[in-house]
Amino acid sequence: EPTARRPATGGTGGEAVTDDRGTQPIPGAPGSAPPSVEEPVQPREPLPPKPDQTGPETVSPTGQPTGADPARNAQSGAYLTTAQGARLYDTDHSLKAGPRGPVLLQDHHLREKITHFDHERIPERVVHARGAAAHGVFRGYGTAAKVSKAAFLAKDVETPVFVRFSTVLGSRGSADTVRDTRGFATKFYTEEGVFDLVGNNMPVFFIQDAIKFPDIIHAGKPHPDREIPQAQSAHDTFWDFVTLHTEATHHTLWNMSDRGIPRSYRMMEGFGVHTFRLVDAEGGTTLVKFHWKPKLGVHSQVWEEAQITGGVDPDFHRRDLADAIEAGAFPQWELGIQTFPDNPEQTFRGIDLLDPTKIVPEEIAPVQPIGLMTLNANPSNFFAETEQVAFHLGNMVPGIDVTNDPLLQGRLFSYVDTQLTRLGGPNFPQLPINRTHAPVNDMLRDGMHQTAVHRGVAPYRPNSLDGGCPFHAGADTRAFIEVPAEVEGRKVREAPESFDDHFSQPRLFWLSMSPVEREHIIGAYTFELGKCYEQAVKERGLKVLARIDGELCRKVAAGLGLPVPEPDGPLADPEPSPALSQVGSVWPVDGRIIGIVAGRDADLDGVRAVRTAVLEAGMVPLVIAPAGGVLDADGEPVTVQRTFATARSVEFDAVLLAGAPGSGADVAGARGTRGGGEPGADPRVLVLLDEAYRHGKAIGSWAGGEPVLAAAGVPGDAPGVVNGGTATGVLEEITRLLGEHRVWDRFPAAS
Ligand code: HDE
Repeated sequence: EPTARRPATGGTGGEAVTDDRGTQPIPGAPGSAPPSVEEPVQPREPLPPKPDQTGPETVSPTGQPTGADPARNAQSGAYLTTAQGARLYDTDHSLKAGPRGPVLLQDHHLREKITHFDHERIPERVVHARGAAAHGVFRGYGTAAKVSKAAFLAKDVETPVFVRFSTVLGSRGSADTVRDTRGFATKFYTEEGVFDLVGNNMPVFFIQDAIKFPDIIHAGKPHPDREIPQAQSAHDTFWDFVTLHTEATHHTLWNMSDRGIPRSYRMMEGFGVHTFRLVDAEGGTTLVKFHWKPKLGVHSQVWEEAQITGGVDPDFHRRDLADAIEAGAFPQWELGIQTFPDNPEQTFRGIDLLDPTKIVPEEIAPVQPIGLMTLNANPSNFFAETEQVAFHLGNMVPGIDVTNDPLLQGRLFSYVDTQLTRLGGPNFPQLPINRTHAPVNDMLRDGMHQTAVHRGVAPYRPNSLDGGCPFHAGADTRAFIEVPAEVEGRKVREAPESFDDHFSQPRLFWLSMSPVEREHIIGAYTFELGKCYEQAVKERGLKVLARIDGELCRKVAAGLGLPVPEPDGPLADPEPSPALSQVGSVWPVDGRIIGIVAGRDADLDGVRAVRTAVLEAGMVPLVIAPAGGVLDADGEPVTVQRTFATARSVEFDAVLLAGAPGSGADVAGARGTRGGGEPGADPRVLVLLDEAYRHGKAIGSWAGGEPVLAAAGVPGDAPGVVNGGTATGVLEEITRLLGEHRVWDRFPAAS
């Protein structure tokens, strides 16, 4: 049952002491197995994958073996061997002429070990290099049946999926929390072949024609001379391009909004961006835009928080996804479609559906849910799965087809082309993670890294020698048949006139934002343009902003210390789309992280009670104390998951103070106390509270924690600060606040 869920920590009510994520019993702690600190001496089989990990399915939903048996080439047997299976007796010493002598060329094991290591890396993706992924399942609601004959969309059909989230600009080792677009690519292993929905967390793109993709990416990537800055757009070349090339304005505005710094991959929308064409059982067609709607809502970090996270936990999003799945808090998204008549103009209410810089507001074309995706298993091996997965827009199934969007058309070429280099030849569809679960009989043969042992003598058509096999399918046998759309026209390098409108939808987006979201956007432009060195680029940036909104332009100009330019064209007057705002709704709190600051003198009964209540609410309690280990070793122990040295505010959605935490003065690394008077507090606790306050996070205290809040500059009566009463009473109020994600009334606090 994919929707079944245990508390995000998997905690068992406190009897076993848990590890630093609150998920696994700590070896040696009460209630768990004794630790093993010695290297085992007896041979044993490799450990099986953990329960939360899975490899690609080996059997398709229809019972067909997929050929993707992950175990076939994985390690087996208890003894170390060469790649050819010969057992080895020593892997720590090269073969030498005497213990002090030179190493012999004859040492095959040495050469094999080093050679394979030398070739372990493959080229990273040219874009979207940094990512994290998970396995899951998609269940169709059947509601799409009237517009698409795709089998996986039928009611209650369950299809395995693999989803990779990514940033765009950074290298493989870059930080997760940079300001950037996020990739949201889904591979559906359907019984009719693989369908890839290769989307982003923003519904528009920088360019309207794929031929410009190298331009925008060259501009966004680090400067070619010094290769800086990494994984960000706050530099001259990016702003040079997007201010000259104003069709990028809409996507740039999304990037400067809170959407550019998501709180979690689990809390992002996904968009197919282009308009696609669905085909029903009678051959009727409908234009659609795909949307993924997260069950947890759409939430973001604030900018300063994102920056700090980049330093203290560059793997923040990767860790968050894996931890949530490991704990059984499976993230879910509904797949939805906006539908439009497939008219000859390919427009809807005046919006050009072939222009990927335009959205269609949900208020005029509601998103209709057609299925539910649940991510319920972590990959077993990052390289084999997350790194080797290859998505391609052209992987489609009967019932889904393309349109003439020129961005989409170019992408149809690019993905396989780049994968030929990245994955070293044409046989990457055979890699377990890419392998379709449908039967394959493709007449493609040989090539680098061929792993199939094909049978028969006639990989050509027509043939008689293999009995005429493989045969053509037809419409009645579920062939993929392109929509026979009419095409005519002169060969020209031109775009339709409607593509010239670059500003009406950025203004629509701006007008749809709440005041706090606008403040964040102003802060983002001021930061990014402020990081540019070229005066001309900053000035041109302001001219673009003048076409979006006067207030936006004025405030950013003030931050840059530059004059406010006049708009060089009229401002549009679009109807706002409230659905674009992230503020104002209440969402489930599943998987939210609650930091509980406690010292030796804290109210530990309160901490125990809060911990249990947090678990029951499906959230994750992390106890923060001056030193690791347990508090109250003599009584019912309270495990410490973070210390003052390892805790930073960015990890927590809310912070609780169980009385005065003390300084930890006798602990290595202690910083003394600050704040004056009684009780002084460790400066790291004060920083924690100060950041949580300025980042709009709910803060609670009881049992005398209030003076510590005051020492941190947190006013006891500020919005979202809960003081006094019982521990669980405080938590109740905190939980309510968390439903709104942040204490919005506290902004602008830190922009
Ligand atoms: Fe991509 N894109 N893209 N892109 N894209 C790639 O393919 C490309 C675009 C997206 O997790 C590459 O295998 C062109 C829009 C995602 O593995 C490459 C154009 C959208 C991923 C490529 C675009 C995307 C990629 C690099 C302009 C959202 C990561 C590695 C026409 C709808 C997939 C690879 C993963 C990756 C080309 C624009 C989404 C180079 C030419 C628009 C999520 O082929």
